[in-house]
Amino acid sequence: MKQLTMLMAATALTASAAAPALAGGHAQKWDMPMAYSASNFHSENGVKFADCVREGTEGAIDITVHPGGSLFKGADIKRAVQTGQVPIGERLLSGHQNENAVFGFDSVPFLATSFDDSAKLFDAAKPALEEILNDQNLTLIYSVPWPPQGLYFKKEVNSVADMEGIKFRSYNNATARLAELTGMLPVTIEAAEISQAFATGVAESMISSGATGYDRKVWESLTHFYEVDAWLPYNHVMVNSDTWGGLDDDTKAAVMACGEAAAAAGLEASKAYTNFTLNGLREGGMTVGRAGDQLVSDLKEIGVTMTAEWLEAAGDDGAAIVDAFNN
Ligand code: PCA
Repeated sequence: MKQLTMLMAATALTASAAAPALAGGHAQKWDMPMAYSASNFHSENGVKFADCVREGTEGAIDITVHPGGSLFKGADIKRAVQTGQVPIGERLLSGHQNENAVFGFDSVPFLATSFDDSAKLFDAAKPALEEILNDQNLTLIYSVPWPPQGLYFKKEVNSVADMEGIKFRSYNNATARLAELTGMLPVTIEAAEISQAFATGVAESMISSGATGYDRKVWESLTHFYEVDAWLPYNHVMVNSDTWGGLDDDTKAAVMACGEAAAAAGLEASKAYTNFTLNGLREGGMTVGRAGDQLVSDLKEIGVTMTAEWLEAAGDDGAAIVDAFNN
């Protein structure tokens, strides 16, 4: 399996290096790694985006989506696109908050807790985000939020004190920090690997959307999902800027138009997937509902600490994002 992945990665490398710089003459074949399961709405949306691009560029760009971390794991996708190992890919940028705190704009607890607010926050962050990405040889094509983040456990939890010592699966800096501040033990695990991590007891808890719990059938190991709407993190589809610079204007416009359509369709799918997947967790046997008052107020206190830490780390950019969001 590992060998297959490496072989595929090597093939992708050759294909993109050999592709002509200009769309027009020959079709470019673009491999697009995505980290989440094929049936997840982000991945299905990615396939529709690929279809749109194929049609919109009259076959000049032919994108093949590789979901589930099959080509590159989530954590490796950004670098793969930056360095041109693949021309395009999707990544949860808050996973790279250690490179630049701005990447974590969407994981500040209780800053934006609804789809509407998260859209406002994204608009506020977009200029700074794009500038940072451009400096890293990346061109942003479209971004789609996950549903609101809630807490998963294998027991009833009514306060932060109840979380003491629990092994907690994290997916970015904010989730790891949340674990520390709640007395839990963070362990970083990709979404593609969480079913196994919960089954073997490597992790016993996480913060995520109903969507990811549903995709990974976590009811096989976990029992409770508490809706806390802590934040709505974004996945971002990015193209290597050298590849992008080699495209003619019509091709760029066609890809961007498909990106706009994908952002809108992805947002609607995320909204629809929210209740659908919470019901799916219930059908799987889990107890699903709002967190109790004590748990919420404990978490809000931790949110205040984490917001201050993020503002400190993100400096002027962070302050400008929060100001623009509040106006
Ligand atoms: N699912 C992803 C990121 C946020 C979400 O809802 C995950 O758990 O890895």
